[in-house]
Amino acid sequence: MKKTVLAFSRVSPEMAERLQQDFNVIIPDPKKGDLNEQFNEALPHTHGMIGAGRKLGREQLESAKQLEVVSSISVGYDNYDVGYLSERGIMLTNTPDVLTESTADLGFSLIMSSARRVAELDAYTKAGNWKRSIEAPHFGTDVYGKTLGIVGMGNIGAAVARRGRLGFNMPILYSGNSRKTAIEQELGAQFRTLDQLLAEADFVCLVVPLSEKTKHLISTRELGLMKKSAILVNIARGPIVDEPALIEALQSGTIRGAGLDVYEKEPLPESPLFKLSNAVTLPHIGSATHETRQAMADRAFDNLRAALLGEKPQDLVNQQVWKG
Ligand code: 8YV
Repeated sequence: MKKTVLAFSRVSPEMAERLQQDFNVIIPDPKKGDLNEQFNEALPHTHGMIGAGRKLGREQLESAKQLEVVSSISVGYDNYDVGYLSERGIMLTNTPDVLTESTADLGFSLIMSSARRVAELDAYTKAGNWKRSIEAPHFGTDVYGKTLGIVGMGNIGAAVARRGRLGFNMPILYSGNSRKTAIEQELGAQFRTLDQLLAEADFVCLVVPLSEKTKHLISTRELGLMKKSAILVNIARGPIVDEPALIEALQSGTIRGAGLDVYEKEPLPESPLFKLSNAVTLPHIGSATHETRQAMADRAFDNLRAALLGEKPQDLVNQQVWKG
């Protein structure tokens, strides 16, 4: 008998068609009524789930007694109660690697756009304000040769560091739970404690996963350690930064600026950040390119299909549940 798959976020028609080759597929449809009701009605019959951007744990999945796998279309898995899923023997898979370069590109675009005030001066031009040569009040700051601090030297952090080192001659500092000797050899990256990195870097790029340990890793104290000329970039998860503290630091000139792709609450229809000319604010688009989202969907599909057909999925987060 065909197993049942529940999509818990939007999936493309192509993905739906591929899933229907092997599985019964339930895709909650707003035209058919309340999405949460459709989701909850499907859970008891569901063997596999695929999607992203929804918290899943005991409260949501208690009724999903037949659930075998949650295939996330994301590299981050902070939305999921991994302990609960593992306790239930439910596999959790993610989509690492395929989004590394796109996310690093976006991270570097935030370094550039916040340093050179691209968004602010684009709006300035389009508002018809460019009536004379640009003078000091509109100058930005250089990126080439400045010091780049990477908080969390994982795959994405290393990709950002390569862009800085190889493309912009930036000395690389990094902090994290462990030394990365390969990156130190490849890029001359130097390990620092977080406090040292914050004090020395001209650009601080946050690329750590969100956990109890990293929640509010950057707050008033840490922002106060940064140079007044420094810029904070966050392409990881919003709650890593104490957002009210960041807003205050930007308003008071504690730091020069911020380039943000993630926020404590998402989506973010309004925020004091939107009134700050020294904050570039993007809507969580780190992996949002046609090519990368297709690659992520393909990877998540392969993980889901493997798990439901009794094979070990490539990107199993909670390895301990595999009984192969
Ligand atoms: C995804 C991300 O776009 O992969 C992740 O962890 O944050 C992004 O690449 C997002 O998770 C999709 O909702």
